[in-house]
Amino acid sequence: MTSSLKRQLSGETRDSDEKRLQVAVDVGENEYSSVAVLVSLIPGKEGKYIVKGKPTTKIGRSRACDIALAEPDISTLHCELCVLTVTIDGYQRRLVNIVDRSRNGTFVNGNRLVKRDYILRNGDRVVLGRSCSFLFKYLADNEEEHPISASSVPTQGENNSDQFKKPTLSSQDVVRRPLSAQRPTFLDRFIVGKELGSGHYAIVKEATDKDSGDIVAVKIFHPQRNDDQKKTKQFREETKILMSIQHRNIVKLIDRFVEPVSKAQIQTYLVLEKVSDGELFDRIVRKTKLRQEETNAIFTQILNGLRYLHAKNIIHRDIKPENILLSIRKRQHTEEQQRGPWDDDEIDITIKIADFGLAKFIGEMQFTNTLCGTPSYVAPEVLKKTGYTSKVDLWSAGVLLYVCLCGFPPFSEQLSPPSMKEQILQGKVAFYSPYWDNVDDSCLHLISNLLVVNPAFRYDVQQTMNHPWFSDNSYLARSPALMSRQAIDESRIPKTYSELSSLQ
Ligand code: PIT
Repeated sequence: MTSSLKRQLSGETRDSDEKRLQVAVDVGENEYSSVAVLVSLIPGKEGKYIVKGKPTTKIGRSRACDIALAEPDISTLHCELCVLTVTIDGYQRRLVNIVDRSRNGTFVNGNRLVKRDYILRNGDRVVLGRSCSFLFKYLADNEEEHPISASSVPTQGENNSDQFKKPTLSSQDVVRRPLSAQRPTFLDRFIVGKELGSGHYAIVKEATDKDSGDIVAVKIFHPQRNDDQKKTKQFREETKILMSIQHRNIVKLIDRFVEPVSKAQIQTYLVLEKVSDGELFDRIVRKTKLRQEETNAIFTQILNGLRYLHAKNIIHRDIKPENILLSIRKRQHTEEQQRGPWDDDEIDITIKIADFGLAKFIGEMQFTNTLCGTPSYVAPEVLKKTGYTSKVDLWSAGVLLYVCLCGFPPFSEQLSPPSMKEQILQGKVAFYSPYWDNVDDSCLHLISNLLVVNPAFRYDVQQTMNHPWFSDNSYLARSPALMSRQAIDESRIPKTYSELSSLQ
C-alpha cells in the first residue's frame, strides 16, 4: 500500500518547523510487525495479546474478531485498536488509538470512553466490560514480542509472514533525528510533581527526569483540539521564541513534546530549566519593598535579558514581578564573599525572565488590537490599540521598578479618580512622600523617563542601561533628595503587595 493512503489528521502546514507534527493512519508496509501488547490481568488467565501494526485490530466476542474474548459481558465487537503512525520532530512512533464499540463500556484507567477515542499510553489499564482487564504496553523499537505459548489466553490469529519491506525514507522525511527512533513520550521520561503556577492556557509543574534525576519545570498546555488554530499558533510562537534564545537571564527551554491524546486532541509540553527560588513577586511580598541597591542589581539583570531579546526583535509583552524568577546561591560559610548587594544569607542571585506566552517576534507583528499583558503593567499604546514596539517592555519595566522600590503600583484603581486606565493613558505618576523620600533622585529620574506616554520619547533598553542610576551609585552614600515628592492622603495609597496578599 502506498503513502498516498495516509490520512493527515493535523493541519500543520505553514513552514517546515510546523510540519513536524503529522499523524497518519498507518497502512505502510510494516503493518504486521508488533506494536504493543495487552497483558491479561484476568484472574486465572495469564498471558498477553499482541497488537500488530495492521490498521485496525478488532476485539470482541465474535470469532471474526482479531482478539476473540469469550466473556459474557463482552460485546460482539467490543472495541477497536487503530494503529496510527505519528511523526513528531523527526521521531516516528506507532501509537494505538482505542475506540469503544460496546454496550457495557470500555474503560481506560477507570474512565469510560464515551463516544470518544483515546491514544493509549504505556501502563494504561484497559478494562472491557466488567471483568476483562489488561495492562497496555508499547513494545520498544524493533522489539518483537512473542506470545507465551503456554498461555491460557489465545494469541491473536495473524498471518505473521514478514512479506513486507521496511519503509524507505522519502526526501520529506529527512529530519534531524533518525526516523527509526521511537521517541519516549513525556510521561515515559518524567515524573510530574507539584504545581509551580498556572495560567489560562497551561499549568507549570515541577518534574523529575527518570534517568538523570534532574528536576525541571514543565509547562503543560491544556489539551487542545488539533484544529484549534489560535492555541496552536500561540504554542508555536512561544516555542519558536524559546528555541531561538539562550541567555543566562532567560529561562532555558530544554525540550518539547507534542503528543496526541486522541485523534482530535493533542497535548503539548515545554520542558524548562527549573529556577528554584520563587518569583520576584514573592520577594517583594515578603519584604514589603526592596532596598535600592538590591533593586538596582536585579534590574541590571532584567535589562540584560531585555537587551538580548530586543536585539533579536522579540518583545516579551508581559514583564511583571510574577514573571521574574530567582535563583539564589545561599551562604554556606560565614567567610564566603558576597557577589552583590544581597541579604546576609545570600551569596548571589541570578534572575531569569520567564513566561513567553505573550511574546512576539517584532518582524511578524501586525499592528494588533489584542490587549495583552497585565492591566497595571500595560503600556498606554497597548490600551490605545494603536500598535506597539519593544518600548512596551520598557514601560512595564518602569512599573516594575516603581513597585520594587515602594511595594505598590504606580497605577491602580485605588488612586482613582481618574480610573487606572486614564492614569496610564495620561502617564500620571507620583512619587508619594514618605514612601519615596529615601530613594535617590537619579532613580526617580529614570522611572520618569520610562513611564513616558509617547513611546518615541520613552527610553529604550540601551538608554536605560546607560542611565547614571546604574553607574553612579550615589544612593549608597545617601544624598539629600532633591526632586519633589508629592504629599498624599494616606488612605489613597494603594495597598502594598504584602498587605494585598495577607488579605487573600
Ligand atoms: C521555573 C519555575 C517556575 C516557573 C517556570 C519555570 C516557568 C517558566 C516559563 C514559562 C513560560 C515560558 C517560559 C518559561 O514561555 O515557577 O523553573 O510560559
